[in-house]
Amino acid sequence: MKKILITGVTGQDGSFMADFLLGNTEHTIIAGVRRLSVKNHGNIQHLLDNPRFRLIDFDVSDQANVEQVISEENPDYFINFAANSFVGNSWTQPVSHMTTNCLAVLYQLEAIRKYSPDCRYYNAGSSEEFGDVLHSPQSELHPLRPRSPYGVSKASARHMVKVWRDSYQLFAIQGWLFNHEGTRRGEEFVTRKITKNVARIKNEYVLNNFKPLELGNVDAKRDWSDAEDFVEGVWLMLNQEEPKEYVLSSNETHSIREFIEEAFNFAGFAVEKCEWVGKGVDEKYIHEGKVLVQINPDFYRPAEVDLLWGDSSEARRDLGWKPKSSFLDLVKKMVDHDLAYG
Ligand code: GDR
Repeated sequence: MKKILITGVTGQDGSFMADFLLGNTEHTIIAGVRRLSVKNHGNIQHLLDNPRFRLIDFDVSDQANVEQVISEENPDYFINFAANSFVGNSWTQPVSHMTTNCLAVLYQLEAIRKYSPDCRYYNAGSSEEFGDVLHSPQSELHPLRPRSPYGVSKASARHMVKVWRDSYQLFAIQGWLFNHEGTRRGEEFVTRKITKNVARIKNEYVLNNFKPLELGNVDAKRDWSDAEDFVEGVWLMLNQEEPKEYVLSSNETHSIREFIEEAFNFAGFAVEKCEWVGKGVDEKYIHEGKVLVQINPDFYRPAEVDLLWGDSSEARRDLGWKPKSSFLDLVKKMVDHDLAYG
């Protein structure tokens, strides 16, 4: 029985990882949680009474705290899902992105090097590190060309993980996770924003008094998967013989526009009865004369990553991993959940 320290456990990925490990292994989870004045335990409420799940106070940006926890707990695995993960905010809060996504990784690597050198370490990397892509699809060999402060923070962390791995023979890796979504996704990310608003509009539509969903660039393309498939891939990555980093992705790319169409379609606004009219900021998605979606330039980013499209063939070959859910399975699951629970 091993001890696994997970950070970011109240978020989507950390909580799915805890579910996966408690359901599929005998290991114990130490859940590192930052103390907040208002508890945000929604995603882990169902785990709080589990004897193999233990909460501890953990602040990734406090080096003394990180060193103390690692030296006292001596974990066998450290899975770092704590991050400032909203790309759109990273232009207004660049320092906190560098602190949480990069400097914090340095604290963790140093603490592991000093106190727990046999600990297997995973830091969540991102397709945003590829950024201004040179070619598609993107595999592990694609150069790092970040286009946001968020992308810079993750790319910098990647270099550190590699240097600490090579210099100190640590099992430290940072897999590239393409977009991954689900019913626990934060509501500011585009997929959940869409499915939450589809559910709201479905309920308010009959009253003929609803606000359209407002979005930014609907032509950007992303490679979306189900986050529950990814946590399994991360666990496989952590349990190889040698520390090697892999891309996890669906190997398909879809535009935000397609996500919108499919999400409304699953809620009963048939694609054939809807149409896009207008151009640029005036573009609208209309159903029987009513505007479902309109563009709000406030949601445009100062620099956009237009296209992300992963190539996870190495992970599929070496780890035997592949996603179980398709793009449409994912959209349907999220819409059904938000229609049922609001
Ligand atoms: P992303 O996810 O930036 O890819 O990063 P997000 O869902 O925020 O944006 C995806 C694309 O949608 C466009 N978009 C909008 N985005 C948001 N959030 N809100 C809008 O209203 C909107 N309108 C259009 C964006 O411009 C963008 O092109 C996610 C995060 O989880 C990262 O932490 C992770 O590393 C990467 O995925 C892989």
